[in-house]
Amino acid sequence: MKIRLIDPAPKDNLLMQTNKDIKSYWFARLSLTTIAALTPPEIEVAITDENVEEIDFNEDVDLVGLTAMTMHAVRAYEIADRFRERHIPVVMGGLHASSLPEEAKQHVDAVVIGEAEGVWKGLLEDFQGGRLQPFYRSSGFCTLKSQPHPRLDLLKKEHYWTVNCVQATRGCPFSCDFCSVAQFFGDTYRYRPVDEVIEEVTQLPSGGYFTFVDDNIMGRPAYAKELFQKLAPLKRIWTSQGSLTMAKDTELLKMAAASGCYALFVGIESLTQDNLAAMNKSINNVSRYEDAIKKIRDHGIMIVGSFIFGFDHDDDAVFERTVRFCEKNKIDLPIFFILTPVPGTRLYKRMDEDGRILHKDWSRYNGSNVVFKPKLISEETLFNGYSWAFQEIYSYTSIAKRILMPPQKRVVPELVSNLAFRRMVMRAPKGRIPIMSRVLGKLNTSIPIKDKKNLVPTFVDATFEKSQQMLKSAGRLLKVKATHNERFRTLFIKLEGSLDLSAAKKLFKRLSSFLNKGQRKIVIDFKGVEYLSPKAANLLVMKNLSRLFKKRNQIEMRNFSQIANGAFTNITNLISCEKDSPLPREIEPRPSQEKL
Ligand code: B12
Ligand code: SF4
Repeated sequence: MKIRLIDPAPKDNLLMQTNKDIKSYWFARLSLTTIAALTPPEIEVAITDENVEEIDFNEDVDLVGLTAMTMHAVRAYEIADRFRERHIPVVMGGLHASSLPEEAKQHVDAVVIGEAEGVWKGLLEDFQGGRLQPFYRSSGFCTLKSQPHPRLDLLKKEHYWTVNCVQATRGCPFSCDFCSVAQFFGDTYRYRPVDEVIEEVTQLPSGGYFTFVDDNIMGRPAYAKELFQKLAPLKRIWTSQGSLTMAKDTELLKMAAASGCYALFVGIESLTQDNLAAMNKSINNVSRYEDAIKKIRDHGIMIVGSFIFGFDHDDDAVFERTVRFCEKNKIDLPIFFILTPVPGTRLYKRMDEDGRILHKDWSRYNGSNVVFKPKLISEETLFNGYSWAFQEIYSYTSIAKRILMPPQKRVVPELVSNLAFRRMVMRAPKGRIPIMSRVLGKLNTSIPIKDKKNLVPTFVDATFEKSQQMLKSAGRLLKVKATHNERFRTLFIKLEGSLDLSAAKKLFKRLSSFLNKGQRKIVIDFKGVEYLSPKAANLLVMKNLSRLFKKRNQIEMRNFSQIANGAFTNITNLISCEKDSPLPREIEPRPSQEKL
């Protein structure tokens, strides 16, 4: 009996890897090499990875086994249909078939749902006995102890950067809404006995790199440390994936580096904490990003930093902001994706229920197409901005900023991998940055306060002593947080901190440049303004603001009367507490307009 296992490759992927790309940075997944290893030795088994070789549809085989991520499903079904035309039975497993088994079943004879370890042998027995079942569902999750080593010998190693792949753990201790791993592995995180992993690594051909295809190699620090300690004497160089949480543990990083960790794919995902919270990825703390990235890089570990565009709080500014962040923090190899709600994930369920899924053409669920309705920006802006960001980050200027200025420790390999990525991203259609991006970039910087002594607290707690204390703690900045909703052509601005006359004027200046771009509505929320100068209040209500906005635009000032009244009450209280108040008296008529 002969089985042909096939890893499909869609033909119209935007960032389709060429053979040269595959040779530069690509390795095969362990899916089919694992199935091959689980196959009893008396059965002949072979693998075709369509990414690197053609499928022989005329081959004389008894059974075909297909794997597929979601983006490969359409191609996998085509392949299945062709073999089945010749009455060759087809079995399919992997993430997509496990998420949508009924769909897969329309094209194949049997679907394996979940891990193959517990069901593959039984399936083969059923097949040989002529009683193949339509569905095989693995019950629970297999032990990773004493599993056979993947059959790497069945891959055509000359086509890949490396075929040396090992898996030490399965699953991830975290559970992000957009990630298939958490769902597929049922929020489990399992690991193999360290000695078995070490034995497998020892058996890999010597020299060159190897990859741990784990989703989070340092998910459990104690396990990772034991692994790294035993790995170090082997003097191998390896890459894998990890979460930023690793930066909390200096010993872990040291041990990883000492064991040969060369590069890690790290899901940084977003520079907006609200996005991370909405995706259940609060393990990433934006305010600690810079330190964490520096710490990992200082240990000599290269960061392949992954960012996703299209989250619900992403507006036109996200693309340029992310590119500049990567440059500033010298992300060695940035990777950008468009948010993709793949079936089986919580994100998919949510978006499907909300009617936000645009289509179910799985071949475009590859992270470089827009398949859902973004909240703040249009589909077009998301796609163009993503392409722009990818092309910008692999422009020669950006590569130089990240790698040559100053020269990084591993200049040569970093340049080589950046140029390989450049080749790939430049094949995509030319991207465009949205016109609002720069305006938002400028709007979103804090404004310094010049006139601190005239600030009045906006929250009422006005015994004279308390007000004096409050005054001392007035901040020196007006923080401006602007978000643009392209769909509603509305700019939302949240103000926080202190607001004096000069800051109010500066804010107007910035807003004028926004208005020149022809927008219609601005909503300014003053709720976070803790200190206000009466002159600023006066300006906001009486003067420029109405002139500036009334003509062409609608402006809504949220919570303004609340903070102005608070300030006014405080001033009144202070005057009644002490006649010779040290506070300057420049009280203007009480502002009362909410909307202009
Ligand atoms: C290594 C890896 C890669 C590598 C290699 C990819 C390649 N050659 O195709 C790289 C880094 C290049 C990569 C790229 C991408 N990847 Co990737 N990748 C992985 C990773 C981390 C490990 C895969 C692996 O080796 N697993 C180990 C094997 C043993 O597990 P397994 O595949 O699940 O197989 C088991 C079962 O599923 C089942 N099974 C699987 N196939 C079959 C077939 C049969 C016949 C049977 C019976 C059983 C069976 O049995 C196996 C043993 O239990 C997985 C995460 C993961 N944990 O799987 C993501 C993952 C598969 N990748 C993912 C994605 C999205 C991508 C990209 C699309 C990202 C992007 N937008 O560019 C690209 C696409 C690349 C492409 N092929 O064109 C997603 C897929 C989500 C989905 N539902 O489709 C995953 C799950 C990551 C995630 N966090 O969500 N990837
Ligand atoms: S940390 Fe990474 S691997 Fe783990 S659940 Fe989140 S996205 Fe998936």
